[in-house]
Amino acid sequence: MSKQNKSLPTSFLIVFAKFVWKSLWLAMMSQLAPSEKGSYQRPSSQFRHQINGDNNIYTSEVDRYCLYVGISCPWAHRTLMVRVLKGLENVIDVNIVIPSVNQGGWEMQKISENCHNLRQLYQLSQPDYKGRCTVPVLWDKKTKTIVNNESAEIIVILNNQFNEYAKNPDLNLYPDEFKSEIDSWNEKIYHHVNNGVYRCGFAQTQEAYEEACLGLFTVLDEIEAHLTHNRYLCNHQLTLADIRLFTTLIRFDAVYYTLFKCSLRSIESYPNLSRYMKDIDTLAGVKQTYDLKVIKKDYFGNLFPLNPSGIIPL
Ligand SMILES: N[C@@H](CCC(=O)N[C@@H](CS)C(=O)NCC(=O)O)C(=O)O
Repeated sequence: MSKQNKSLPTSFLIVFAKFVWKSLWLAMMSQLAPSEKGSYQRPSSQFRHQINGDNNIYTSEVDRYCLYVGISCPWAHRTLMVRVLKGLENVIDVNIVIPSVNQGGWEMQKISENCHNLRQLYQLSQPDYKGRCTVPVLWDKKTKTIVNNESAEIIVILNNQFNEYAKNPDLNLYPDEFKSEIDSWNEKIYHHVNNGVYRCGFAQTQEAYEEACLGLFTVLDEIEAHLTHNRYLCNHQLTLADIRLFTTLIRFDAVYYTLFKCSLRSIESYPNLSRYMKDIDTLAGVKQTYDLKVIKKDYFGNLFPLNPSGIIPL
């Protein structure tokens, strides 16, 4: 019999292979994406210090702090955007980490603080640290500790605490008059869009996926309607809420639409969201904060349980 004419395996083999694969998949997913009833739960960030806060340990200085970022990561991308928009390139430097294909986690692109990977850096800051080692990290080179590893807080720190050294100190991305509006957009966008795409992609049941996917597109539709009469989320004022939305939108059609099954609509099919995304993308410096080729390579190449072949779509 020629190769092409071989029959399919017996039904027993199919059932057996499905069972083994599904069990392995669930085991891998529980490592990658902790869940409750099949619905992805993002672990909370552990390092939450402030700069110029009450304890007076971390004060704003030039060249004292740096950011550890992965180029594919949307949470890290937020911090790179605020750094560039505020003009802090000569104040806070950046160390790039890259995904470790076989070990999981992040490796240093260049050895830093004598560390080869991000876990070593976390443990330099706190030797008994056992939690997730995520990017972004705002690192203090002076005390060799992590100031903060929560992107939502790091971007507020970068917006507020380095104005005496910033090239654009007058750009306030979190102004008092829009605070409550920004906070309410942030809450909705975090749950349904930023983390919503992960809740689609990391769902372990059909129900959890559908709940996340419908919630995601309900909020995208709402933003699309809002942008009919508004340049940004808060009218003409670019804010942290826009930065937080942008880093998900820019990855959407290239990655989340296919890999995370966020497939009801593409961003390209929303005229206002597309216009809005391009508007932010053309702000000075923004295009240098991300690289779609690296983003696709990292997501499709490293999230093994979602894409076992490792094939990167064209
Ligand atoms: N809450 C964190 C989430 C950051 C996050 O999940 N980063 C991912 C990369 S996109 C990561 O480093 N994951 C590694 C891991 O979970 O072990 C933030 O917003 O700063």
